Amino acid sequence: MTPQQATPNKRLPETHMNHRPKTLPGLLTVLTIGVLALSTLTASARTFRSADVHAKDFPTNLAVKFMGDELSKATGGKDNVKVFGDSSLGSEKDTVEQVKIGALDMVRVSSASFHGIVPESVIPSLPFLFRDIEHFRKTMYGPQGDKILAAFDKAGFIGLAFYESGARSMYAKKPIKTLADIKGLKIRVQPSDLMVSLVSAMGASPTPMPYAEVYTGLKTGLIDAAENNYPSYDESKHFESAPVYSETMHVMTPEVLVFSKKIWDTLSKEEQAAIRAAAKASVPYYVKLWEPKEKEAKAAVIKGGAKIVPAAEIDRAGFVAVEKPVWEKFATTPELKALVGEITNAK
Ligand code: GTR
Repeated sequence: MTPQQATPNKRLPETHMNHRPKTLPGLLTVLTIGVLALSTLTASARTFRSADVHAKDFPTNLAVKFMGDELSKATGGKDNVKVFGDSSLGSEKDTVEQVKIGALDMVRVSSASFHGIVPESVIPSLPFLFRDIEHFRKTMYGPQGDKILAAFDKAGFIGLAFYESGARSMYAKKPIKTLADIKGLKIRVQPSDLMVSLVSAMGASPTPMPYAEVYTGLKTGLIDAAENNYPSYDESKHFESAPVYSETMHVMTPEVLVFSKKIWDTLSKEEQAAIRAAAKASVPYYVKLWEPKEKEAKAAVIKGGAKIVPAAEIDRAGFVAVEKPVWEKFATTPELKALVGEITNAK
């Protein structure tokens, strides 16, 4: 189904069919009104398609489904959202490209997928940027997050919402506590120059690869390690081949929900406002799902045989020290530097 395809509306013709006009002009009027109303509806009633790499019951997908329900309520059932999970429409890179050309309405991806497209999107992925989740929420659900979302516009996307993703940590066959432990390891990263630089700065060898390929990559030994949050580590079953999860917590890249600007520009102002409001409403809903999910996932991986190296045992200062040049490499313009300052200074 293409985004332009309409959902037939059954209520409309009925209203007019029940009415029996006696004169020809009367009949013509009724027919004209009917045709006009129907064409308006067929041009605007839509089910927006949204892609995701996670399974249907993952918090990102549940949040986008919630957003669709809110949108449906706000538009009297006219607009809705259908989620396509499990990378069924392709990798994050593929689906972002589809959204760009208007072949897909929406996508929920890691904001790492926008690092090469929206310069502002690299800022929340600077290594060791956020002090903790409260710092993240204050800024990314606040004015700095809004600024970054607004920057998607000039790249042909509508940034609707950020969702937290906790912290990403390294996992391998062995503990990674220090720079010496990580040196020379082949580590899968999300396809992003910043992630490549982040891992290189640690003295390891980065291998960009889509999420859906990491399981096999670890299993076959193509890569030695990967990095992610607990819910993804659990969902993907990466712990089967990389059973030691070391809480390096090196980055807190947010998830982002974006809409195709090509399609957005065909929508009415009211529809656009309803979509924005529904996306905003999905954020607190998501956070409520995410918090227990992190804890459940941690318990699940331990049950599945994973060993955890707690944050207290990591040489955080050692890792932080080597990442300074990465900040300089990516926060290049005065505007980006100012944004970094705003985030780091937020209390
Ligand atoms: C997850 C994120 C996904 C995907 C994945 C990855 O944390 O939710 O969107 O980016 O990481 O590492 O590819």
